[in-house]
Amino acid sequence: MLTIYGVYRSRASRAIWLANELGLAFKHVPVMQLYRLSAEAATRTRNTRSPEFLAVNPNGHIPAIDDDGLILSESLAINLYLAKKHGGPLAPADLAEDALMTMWALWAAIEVEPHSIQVLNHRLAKRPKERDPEVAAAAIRALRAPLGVLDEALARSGSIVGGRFTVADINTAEVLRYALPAPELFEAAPRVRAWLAACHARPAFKAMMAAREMEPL
Ligand SMILES: N[C@@H](CCC(=O)N[C@@H](CS)C(=O)NCC(=O)O)C(=O)O
Repeated sequence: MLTIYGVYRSRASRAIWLANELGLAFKHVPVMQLYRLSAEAATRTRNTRSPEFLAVNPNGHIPAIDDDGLILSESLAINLYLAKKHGGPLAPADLAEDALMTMWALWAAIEVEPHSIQVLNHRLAKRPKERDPEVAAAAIRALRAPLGVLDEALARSGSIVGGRFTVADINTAEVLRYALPAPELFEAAPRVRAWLAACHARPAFKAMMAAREMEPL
């Protein structure tokens, strides 16, 4: 049995979207980020510093999974594992596709996410008085080049890997979702904008987002 730890309003969304795409049944344990809880609420809510959760992921971050005893953290690695385990079109068809999907996951984590998270935080997620427009502007500047790279890759082949929708799209789209509060970035990368819209039109993504919306803030 697959267990996914982490509230929908977290990077657990990535694993839940993938599980929905694969039609996987899973147990959901809604571990909450500690920083979202008051000291009092933290005493009664399973969170990223609860001893039971630290036993699963000593890094104290969500998501984590337990798949019949295999415990994994790191959302993008979780998705690569689940796609490969269950096979089908989301998974790499051969070693070359596997290498490309790994490359794009590392690209998303290293080249994009440190900046896209700043766009999210400083344009949307933080309280207005805590937002720093300079931090957002620097992150937007840093994202122009990687978005250009992805735009070119989509121009060449129409998809990220293999000419079809794969786990590479889920991983990349979820990291880029954080940059949506900067629409100017996507105006300059129209293929990325169209590709992301197509990813977000998928029923499995919509089901994840609908459940996320139901989750209390
Ligand atoms: N690189 C990790 C990052 C995980 C991460 O930072 N998760 C956040 C939630 S989206 C978290 O657990 N924050 C709570 C905390 O650090 O206590 C991944 O992709 O899984």
